[in-house]
Amino acid sequence: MRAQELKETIEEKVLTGERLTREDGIALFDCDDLGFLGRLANHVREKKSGDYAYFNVNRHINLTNVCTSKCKFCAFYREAGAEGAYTMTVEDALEAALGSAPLGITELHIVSALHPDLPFSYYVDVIRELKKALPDIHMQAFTAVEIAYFAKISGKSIREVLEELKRAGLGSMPGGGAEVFSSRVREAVCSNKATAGQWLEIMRTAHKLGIKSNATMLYGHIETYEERVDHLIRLRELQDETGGFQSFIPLAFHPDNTPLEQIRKFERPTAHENLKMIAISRLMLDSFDHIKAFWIMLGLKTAQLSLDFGADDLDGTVVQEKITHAAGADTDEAIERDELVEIIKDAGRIPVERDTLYRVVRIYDGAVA
Ligand code: V47
Repeated sequence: MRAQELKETIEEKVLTGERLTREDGIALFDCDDLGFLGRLANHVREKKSGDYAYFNVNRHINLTNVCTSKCKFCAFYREAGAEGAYTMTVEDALEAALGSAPLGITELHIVSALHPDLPFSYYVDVIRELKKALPDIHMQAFTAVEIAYFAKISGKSIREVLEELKRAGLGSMPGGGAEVFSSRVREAVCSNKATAGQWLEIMRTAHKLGIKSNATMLYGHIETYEERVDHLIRLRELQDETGGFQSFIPLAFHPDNTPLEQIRKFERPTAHENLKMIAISRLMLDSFDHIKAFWIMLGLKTAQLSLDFGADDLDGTVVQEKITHAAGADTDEAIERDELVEIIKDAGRIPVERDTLYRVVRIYDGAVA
């Protein structure tokens, strides 16, 4: 089919709500008509979220950077004992969380690493103590990759690990660690951690236990367009089955200080590529309610623009971000609630502060925020 005909066919499908195929997804990545992609994605976004654009007031905590996984896209990890290696005690985590509580955070986003020595009980203690001290704050913690590792070091099943964390106060799981599901890519860049099949199976188990999660894809390194589409389709299929994913966050690869930078000089994805990725995510993931533009990785200006390209969420105030900043991010590590509100209003949307489960905390539809 000629390019123009293909575009018309895809447009027709989107306007009538028909699901896009793998071939459609690949054709969209091959299409450089960003205006076309944005218009279609915005149509879908508008049907799902209307004039609302969401954000939350949260704080990220990375418990340790000591990691045995040694992913080639990661600039954050350190060997045990190396310069810059750190591990927070339960008290350190508590202090960080309590320090942010006066900002009105509703969520702690807690991610760790595959630490060679910490026992599973440490992670349970962190969640239990944080929840005890801050019972009203939602604990969004541990990627599926970490859950797989906890099962390995504790000898427990995935289900037992998740149940124990849930009893301690775990509310939901972040979407990290998915990278790209292709076994070719995983073998090349992250062979020492959970496989794609394990990542998906852990999310399936979590969703069955009533633990919602997010999903991500790390793009802009060695993956092909076909591999990106396959990743999105595998997520879409699991979402059809469980309905447990709350949002999808495409993560733009930052190459600085990573082993991949040494192998080949990667540039960060351009604004064009980032907006295209957001738009195609919105179009392919018809069973997902929300597409998040993580401003930390995109930069505030592209994140704001992405609200016209299919995104309906800008993530949150974050406060401290280490993973992307280790890899050369030039954004701030934190943003004030008022600035997120202004950015969303300036884009012509109604800012909605949400909690982790997308319950409305406040709608900023008046003249004064
Ligand atoms: O799992 C690692 C990625 C993830 C780099 O669930 C990198 O709401 C870019 O998952 N360049 C952690 N990305 C961040 C994450 C996340 C962020 C915001 C919101 C949510 C959510 C989840 O960052 C890792 C990995 O996929 N990552 N290194 C890098 N150099």
